[in-house]
Amino acid sequence: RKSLTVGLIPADGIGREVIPSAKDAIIAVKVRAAGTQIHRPPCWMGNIHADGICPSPRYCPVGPTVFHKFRVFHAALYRTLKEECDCALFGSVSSPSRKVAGYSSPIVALRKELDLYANIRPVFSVAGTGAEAPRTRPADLIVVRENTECLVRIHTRHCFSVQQTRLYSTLKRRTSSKPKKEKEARATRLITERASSRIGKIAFELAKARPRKLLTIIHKSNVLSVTDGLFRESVRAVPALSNGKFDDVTIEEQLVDSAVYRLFREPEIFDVMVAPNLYGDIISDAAAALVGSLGVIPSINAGDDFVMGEPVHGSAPDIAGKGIANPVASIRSAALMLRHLGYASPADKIDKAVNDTLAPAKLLTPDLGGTASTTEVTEHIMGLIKEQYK
Ligand code: NAD
Ligand code: K
Ligand code: MN
Repeated sequence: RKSLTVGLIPADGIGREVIPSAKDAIIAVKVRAAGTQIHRPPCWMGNIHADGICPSPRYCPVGPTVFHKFRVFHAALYRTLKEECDCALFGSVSSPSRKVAGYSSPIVALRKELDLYANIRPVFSVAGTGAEAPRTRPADLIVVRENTECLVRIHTRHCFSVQQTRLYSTLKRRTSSKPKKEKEARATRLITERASSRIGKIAFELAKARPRKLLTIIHKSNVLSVTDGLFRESVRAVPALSNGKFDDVTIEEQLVDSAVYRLFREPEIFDVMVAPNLYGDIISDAAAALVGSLGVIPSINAGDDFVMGEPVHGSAPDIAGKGIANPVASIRSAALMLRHLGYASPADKIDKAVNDTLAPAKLLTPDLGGTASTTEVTEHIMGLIKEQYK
């Protein structure tokens, strides 16, 4: 393809406020297809809709509030992304406050449907930004989170969630009282060798490319010996199956609970961390505290055929609509996605502009202790990207 087609799925909450900033960043770096020639700016699909594509610019309606109206939405969205886009940017989607029958989270469904099995989440401090929590040491690590299994609802196709089937079991009748009903909820945890070894391979590749070449496997196989044991063994088996390619990578292990403890005490001991889905989610949100805010942590959801950039944070209902959401996580997600697609130089320019905005300029949104708005930070970053083309 001559141009890069990026599907835009801001979804709701602050997703709508920060995904436009990520879009601006990609436009600003003039992605060059095939390395040399500048083609027309990426073509945008900011308006994916239940029926395909809307002609007018509007946000993609995903989420519980529109679910009833757009029941077929997911299927149409996958088709559009698979057939017409090279990659996508996802914002954030709010979970329904009450149970909505038949609803499943679009982000979870997209990860599964497009087989985006690796959730890659770099967390690093930028010195002198104020974007570090007090008394923590600098962090520079990548959380690699398995993205397709772990806690699953077995019987629903496009779904990954804790199964909250309420099973009412009638207790034995006691002497005179009525039968008592007791609530019970169950979740099934699925770990497969296939998913664990492919996420393991991605983690080894990432570790190999970094100066310290250290991979820490996160698990809890002292208790969950069957499931986490399989995860651990499958990741450990990767080097033996890779013809010596990863011989220079050091492998360590850490139980998930003590890993979180050590992450806060001495973040510098970690380089690349690979974890099953739920642990990876929790660890990366926790690691965000080390660099000041969830609002700066980017991610990509990567598969063999598709990649989707996504800020690690959620829809942040407490600040949505106020114009103060930090756009950095989304802008960095755009850069990470471009890097994954082989556009290293545009990605470098975006990252430099972001870091220079955080550090020397100290233009910070309130989550980092500043007073700047989403628009002010975005415009400053865009200005610094454009300067690099002069
Ligand atoms: P959250 O990430 O939305 O917010 C946690 C805290 O961090 C809030 O105080 C919020 O204001 C702050 N924050 C997050 N991003 C920020 C940003 N860019 N700038 C400034 N501050 C930011 O987590 P939550 O409150 O647990 O979840 C809110 C909703 O988002 C829930 O409905 C949840 O299900 C959903 N969620 C969605 C995704 C996703 O779309 N992938 C991920 C996580 C949570
Ligand atoms: K998100
Ligand atoms: Mn999370």
